[in-house]
Amino acid sequence: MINTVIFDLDGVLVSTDELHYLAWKRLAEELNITGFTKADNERQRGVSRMESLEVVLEKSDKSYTDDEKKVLAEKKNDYYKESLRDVDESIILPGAVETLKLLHERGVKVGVGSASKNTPAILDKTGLAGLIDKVSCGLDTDKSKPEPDVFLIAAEKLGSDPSECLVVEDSAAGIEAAKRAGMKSLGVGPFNKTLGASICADNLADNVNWDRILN
Ligand code: B16
Ligand code: MG
Repeated sequence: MINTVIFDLDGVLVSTDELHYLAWKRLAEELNITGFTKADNERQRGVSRMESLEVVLEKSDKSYTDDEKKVLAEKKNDYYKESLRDVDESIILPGAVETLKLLHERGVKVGVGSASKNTPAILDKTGLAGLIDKVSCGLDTDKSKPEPDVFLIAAEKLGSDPSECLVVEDSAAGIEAAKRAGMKSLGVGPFNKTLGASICADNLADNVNWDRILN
């Protein structure tokens, strides 16, 4: 029986995926990398900052040392944080608040499992922090999705067995991480049907049958 739901953050609870895209695009343009597209950005969904940088640098003629890559990743994060400065509850995705409230009413434990090291700041700025029991994010582990660690840490913090957990994700890497963690999954977002999740929905407002999922 599912008694715990662990939500990915970017692309599931909030629309920061677009802000990540714009920050990477700005960096790509500065590096004279042309043709960094939305399709490239889709491959950055759910994967770590350093892995996301590699997707951008694939299109570069120049090669960069590890130290230079760290500087570039920091630069992108500065751009991203700049765009987060004024965010508020308006970036919360449809159905997210209602879903979190419904789960709380039913006594379901609610966690966040995100690759993003900016997770605590985003949860605070959007006011979602008050609706989440425990957070596991890129600050808790260096192993990024599809490794299962971020979800296993969330389950441990919540005191739940993986078999009792459902992960809600918008990325293929995240769904694979849920599988490796031994958890069921609900895929949402533009590619929900192709992610390999046990259940699919366009978004959290899309008539997700929680009665059925929880029983
Ligand atoms: P940061 P999620 C992921 O968040 C994003 O989808 C991914 O694009 C980003 O590279 C990653 O977080 C790291 O984020 O640079 O803020 O630490 O989808 O796992 O909530
Ligand atoms: Mg995501």
